[in-house]
Amino acid sequence: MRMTFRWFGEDNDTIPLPHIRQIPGTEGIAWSLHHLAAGEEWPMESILEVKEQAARAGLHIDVVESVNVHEDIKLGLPSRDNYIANYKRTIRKLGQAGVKVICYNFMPIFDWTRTELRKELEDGATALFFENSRIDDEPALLVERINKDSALTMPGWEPERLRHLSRLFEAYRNVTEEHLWHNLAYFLREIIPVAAESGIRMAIHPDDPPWSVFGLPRIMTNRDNLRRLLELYDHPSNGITLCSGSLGANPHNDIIAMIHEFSDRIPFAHIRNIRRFGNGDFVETSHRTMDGSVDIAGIVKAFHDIGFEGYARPDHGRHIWDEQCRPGYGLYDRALGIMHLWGLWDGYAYVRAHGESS
Ligand code: CS2
Ligand code: MN
Repeated sequence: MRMTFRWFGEDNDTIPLPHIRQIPGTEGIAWSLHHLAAGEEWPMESILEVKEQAARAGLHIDVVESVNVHEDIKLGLPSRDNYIANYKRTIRKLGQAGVKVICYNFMPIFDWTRTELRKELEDGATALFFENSRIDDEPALLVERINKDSALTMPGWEPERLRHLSRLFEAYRNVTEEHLWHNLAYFLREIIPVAAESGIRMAIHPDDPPWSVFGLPRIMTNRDNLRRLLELYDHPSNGITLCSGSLGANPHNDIIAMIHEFSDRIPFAHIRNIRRFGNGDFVETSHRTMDGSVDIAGIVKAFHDIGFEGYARPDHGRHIWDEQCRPGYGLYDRALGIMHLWGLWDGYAYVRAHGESS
């Protein structure tokens, strides 16, 4: 397991790179060029600038999260070919810069969805919260509330991306899940060969939460669908970002079984916990198994059992110790998360080396 930490850029994050380097066992950043809109080709100078910044702090840039997919590609519009051509040029440049994994998602309009960014937990920490009933609200109201709650632009909720909300909803009106599958297959047929040539593994992120929101189709939701995704293009460069928090919002998702079944197609893992309330609502918690509903200890054991050598990161953290940070992406709780993941990992390694009874 190679540990990374998500970082949003010099002007766009509260956490200095040297601090990330001090989290034990953390070797790289999961990064993106957040100032670029989905569909734009990434300039080589900007890629190399991040590479230099990271290198100065002793960190690598092997994992990009994300190169966002333009809506026209998801919608299957004729204009998609230009955006796909840009995407391929970006993949080639990232390969030249030494990037190994590109995380992306195929969620219509919205990326991850939450209804509150600072829900108070019993211990006074706050965390991201999803309340099913509030999804009946007007989407525009939710977007406004989410953006008002965060001083920093939230990834996936960029105002420029969401400015044309009603037009986008209109465009998706007749798009079914099968259409989305079709458009994903088209996209993969175009980009996977380019990724393979560039030494890059593409890693699709599951939908978060893994069900339809606002009536929009969502397809990266469960084991059968992940299997279908891998079969669409059977190549190591067509892989999955296995996100335990996203998939774990649905109690029927057996994440441990997925790790075993898809073991050679998981170049990147997001490991975090959530607490489910039984009615579709969930709140993010510390990474410990007993603090939430997801079997984090079992998940790390499954990764250990398959000899996982891919990249991992803690996913969202709570806001603790009065940290002023981007919602879900502070330093403290994610650093605690990393230590918890390493603690489990090292424990399993110890038992493997010395046996249970030593
Ligand atoms: C999510 C997503 O995993 C996460 O942190 O909040 O924003 C994720 O980065 C994207 O869906 C990946 O494309
Ligand atoms: Mn994730």
